[in-house]
Amino acid sequence: MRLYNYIGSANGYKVELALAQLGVEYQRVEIAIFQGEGQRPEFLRRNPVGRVPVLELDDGGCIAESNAILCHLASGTHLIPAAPRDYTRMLSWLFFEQSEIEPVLGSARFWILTGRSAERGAELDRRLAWARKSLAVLDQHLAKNAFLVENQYSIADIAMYAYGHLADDAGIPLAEYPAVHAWCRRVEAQPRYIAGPGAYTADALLTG
Ligand SMILES: N[C@@H](CCC(=O)N[C@@H](CS)C(=O)NCC(=O)O)C(=O)O
Repeated sequence: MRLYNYIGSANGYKVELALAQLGVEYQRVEIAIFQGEGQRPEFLRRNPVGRVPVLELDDGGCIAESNAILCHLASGTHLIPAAPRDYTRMLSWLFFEQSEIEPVLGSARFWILTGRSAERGAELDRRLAWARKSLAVLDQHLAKNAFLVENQYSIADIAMYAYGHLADDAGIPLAEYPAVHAWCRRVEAQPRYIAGPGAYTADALLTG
């Protein structure tokens, strides 16, 4: 299988972390999203939205959306809870990540690290305040549970960790969320953990 990804993408990092932890071999194709490679016809055929990550299966079929890719890769493995109720809880956290963490913490971090914060003005503050509320919810949950689905490490933890552990980059000290902070260390202690994402490439940076 083949993974189309961009080095600085935390959505892409989720998938690479899951692939590493599952011991799955794959071919990695770097997409220079800041040079418009995601908008080229050959990439749009794989994901009409023009975004990474995209997983291409051996039969040529493609899966977009990082959390859907995680579900596909982890199907039938220890990274997905077997009990229906736990499975549903895992889905709740995957959706929470996409609605309450990625668009706020992820966007804020991107704007700050790439020189876009001045042009975002009040919108940046709004997203940072929202990210803090989401982290508080996570902190409350993780104060009582070792992992998102109680005591079982799952793809929900992988998805949440991808942006969650980067809060400091967005100016939100994780130390203010001690249970999230401690959970990050538990995720990092899992077998075959790999660090990520990589740094933004120079073409992502707004200069002047
Ligand atoms: N919800 C999607 C978001 C994907 C996404 O926003 N990818 C970014 C990189 S993190 C991208 O490809 N951006 C390029 C663009 O929007 O043109 C997912 O979880 O995979």
